Amino acid sequence: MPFSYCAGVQDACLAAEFEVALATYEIDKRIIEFPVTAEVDSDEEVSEWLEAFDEVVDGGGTNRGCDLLAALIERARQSGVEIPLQLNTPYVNTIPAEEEVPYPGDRQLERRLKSLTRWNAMAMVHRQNKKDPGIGGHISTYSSLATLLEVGFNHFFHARYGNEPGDFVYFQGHSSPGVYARAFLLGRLTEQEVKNFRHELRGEPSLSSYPHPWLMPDFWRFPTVSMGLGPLNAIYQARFMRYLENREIIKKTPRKIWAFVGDGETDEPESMGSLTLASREKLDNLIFVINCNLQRLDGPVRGNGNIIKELEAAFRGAGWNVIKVLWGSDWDKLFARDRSGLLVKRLGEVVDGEYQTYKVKGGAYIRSHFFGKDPELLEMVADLSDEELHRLTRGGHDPQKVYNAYKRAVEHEGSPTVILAHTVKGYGLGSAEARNATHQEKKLADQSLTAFRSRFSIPVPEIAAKEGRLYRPPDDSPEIVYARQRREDLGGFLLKREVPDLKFPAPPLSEFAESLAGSKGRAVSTTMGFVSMLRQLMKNPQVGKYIVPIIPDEGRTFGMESIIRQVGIYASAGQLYTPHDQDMLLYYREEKNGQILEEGITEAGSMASFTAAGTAYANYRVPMVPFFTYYSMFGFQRVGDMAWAFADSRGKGFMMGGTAGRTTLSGEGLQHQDGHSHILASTIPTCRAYDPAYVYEIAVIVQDGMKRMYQDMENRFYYITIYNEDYAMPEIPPGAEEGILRGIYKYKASEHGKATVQLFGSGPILNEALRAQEILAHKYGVHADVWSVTSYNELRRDALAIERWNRLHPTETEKRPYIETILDGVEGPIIAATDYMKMVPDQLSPWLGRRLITLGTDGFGRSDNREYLRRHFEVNAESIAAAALSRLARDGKFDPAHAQRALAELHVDSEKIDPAIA
Ligand SMILES: Cc1ncc(C[n+]2csc(CCOP(=O)(O)OP(=O)(O)O)c2C)c(N)n1
Ligand SMILES: [Mg+2]
Repeated sequence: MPFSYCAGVQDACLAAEFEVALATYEIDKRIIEFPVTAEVDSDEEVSEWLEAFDEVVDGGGTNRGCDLLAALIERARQSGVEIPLQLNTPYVNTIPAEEEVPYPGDRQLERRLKSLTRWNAMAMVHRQNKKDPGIGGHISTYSSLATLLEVGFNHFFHARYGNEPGDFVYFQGHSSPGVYARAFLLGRLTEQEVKNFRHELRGEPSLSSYPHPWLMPDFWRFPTVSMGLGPLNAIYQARFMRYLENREIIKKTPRKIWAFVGDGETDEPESMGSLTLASREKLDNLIFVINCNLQRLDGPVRGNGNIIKELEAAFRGAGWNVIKVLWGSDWDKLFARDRSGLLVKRLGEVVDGEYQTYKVKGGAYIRSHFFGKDPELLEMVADLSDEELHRLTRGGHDPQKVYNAYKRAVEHEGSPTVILAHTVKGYGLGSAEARNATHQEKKLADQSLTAFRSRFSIPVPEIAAKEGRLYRPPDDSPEIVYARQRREDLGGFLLKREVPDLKFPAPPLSEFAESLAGSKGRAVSTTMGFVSMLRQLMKNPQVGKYIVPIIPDEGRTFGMESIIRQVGIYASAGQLYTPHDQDMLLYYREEKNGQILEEGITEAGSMASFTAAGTAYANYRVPMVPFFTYYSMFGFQRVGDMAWAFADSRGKGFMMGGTAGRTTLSGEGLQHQDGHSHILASTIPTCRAYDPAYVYEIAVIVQDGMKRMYQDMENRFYYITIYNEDYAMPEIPPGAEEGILRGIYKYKASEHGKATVQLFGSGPILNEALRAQEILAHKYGVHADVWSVTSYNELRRDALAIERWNRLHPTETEKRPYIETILDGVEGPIIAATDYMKMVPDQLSPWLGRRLITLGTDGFGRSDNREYLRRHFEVNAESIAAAALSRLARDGKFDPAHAQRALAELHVDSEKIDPAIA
């Protein structure tokens, strides 16, 4: 009997020389392991049991065997017998050869295509580095991935489903040369583009280093090169697809989300952190393919262990369908000879570092070090030459094995699938193959190039091969005709990102009337104001359904209970329990078509949802408008890289930084009080960051944002800080809109005389500036204007752009930045106070010069109330007034001694420690 899954295990259990054998059976999708001691084989009772079991399997089949075992295990558990859980299966392919279907494609033509793609990928990187040393690029990642992608491109990756968008593929970032090379072969990319790989600034069509939709918006959809972001985003993409289907915003299709992930990449917590969401949500539209070449950048992923086993256990434990593709078809005849299970056992005991060494050292080494462990193993391969041993294929390089794994994955229902594909890093690169340094290989030696050319039969003359000349066969060559036909059958080119005309009618500002009217004296927070705005927006008949509120378990912090009741929390299973608060007005309502994404405590996951929603306009052709509302401290500094990738993805939407401000969030202390997210937001080119003081300001920004992003199709997204301090919200002053959007407007002019000092305030600190205006006027006879600065970031961007223009056009009349024009005729020093770091207003220093004095919240937060916090950070009204007097004194406009006395009167302690270092 040839080795088969159960038989091999049983035989292994009986082998006398094993001290401990692992008997493994799959039962109800769970794997259990129980250690069996050597003595058992001589134990008559055990023999009888085994015999009886064999009879059950012989008579009733494996299912019956499973039933019996399951019943036994249940009984054992009831009797207190401990059965350790074991999540690994033997180190062989999950799909036995006898269950495989034949390959449906033309193997020869596909091999040819793959070879040409390999060549062009390698040539592209090689020649670019010859021309421009150090320009970089990677050849070994794609070398290991080629078959895994090729089978997908030829047989699985749909570009559309009828009129609906097709499959989404997250590529390993470093495999981009292979993706480009294939697109070049098929005529999707031109030779000129390929020749400008990594030369993006030559005024010619070019290719970006990695997948970047920002740089190649017609080609790439998903930026993946920052390790870990691809897998995480893919999970939430699959979930968001279900959300859109369940809400009947898109049609249900067989669309799959494919994520190609490096085995080293799985070290990233982001890669593995959300696996259980995928199984909990039964995301059978999600397929991970992990390219297990056993290496990362410096060396082996798990030299002393086994990454595939580790991943198998982790994914299976998380409830995924696991398909291992470890060995190519040429191993099948060896497994057929492996009657005792010895080969399988040997494969399972070798550590990854050793597997890598086998590939580097070659056939003779493999014979002596792997098969040489046992004469029976040596005998098994006696008829194979060393070369044949070396060439024994790893599963991920065998189209037959890969096809069968993909087919199973696509047909699998009820849970996500991970394919663990065993590959060789730098496959086909001759001396670079499997070496530790292969990741950094950019150029091949001439010798390796010509060897590559011969091995893959590339019809390029040797001399041209050494230069890395690209090669594309004529359009009517059989391989190109074949490849194009395959793509046509699958709906066309996959690497195509198109943005439809969305016809999104942004609600006019009049629809925000309630927010613009103020709170009629009632003390409310900007957060409350925002929440009621959101509630209104969701009622809008045209765009309401597109709004996607996203919260990481902070809905109550932001007073969003009413929204939960209004539109429900999305729950793919509906609500399977009676919520304890059902008889209350604002009960915890979960629904299959709920609108809110309540993500639980995961800012990274929420950001991934925000990304899926914020790019849905292009990917699903529906203008979803996400509002991701979170604790501002746990935003950019926690998931900043995801925000960067969001911008790269041309993402749209609103990030709402709640409980904002280092002194406005009272009580919570150092870890919670955000005083720098606006600085971090300013680093992202498409992020428009605003720090509004009043609800009407938010309304103006949100209305304009929706129009710009979804109606005018501008590429931008918003960061808006919202606060939890309650105060009366005024009505919008006439004509304030432009200033609100551009970043500044005069909120309250001096009432008692011409101002000799200007006070800038933002967020709730604007109220401190207003109080300072009163103090200055009434106590010290100093007149001040008060300005609301909604965005220093925007003012700076405007000024930088104007300055650049002036620099580049010295003969033209100089233009003036908005901040300068707005201050025409305005006198005196400027005291800018913010709940953020001084760096935020200081962004305007080049244009305001010595006029500008900033008060901000540099330093670690403290637990106390607002009054004490603002005094500590010197941003309260008294500190603002004192700063104004002090500055006027230095300017010779106020008596210095009086200013010093004023400090004391205002309880501003001149000698206390600087909060920036406290
Ligand atoms: C977040 C992040 N950290 C580090 C890197 C640098 N880096 C690029 S490739 C690589 C190794 C990748 O190994 P693996 O995921 O196994 O992919 P392989 O190339 O082996 O297929 C590293 C560390 C990165 N791109 N992103
Ligand atoms: Mg790797």
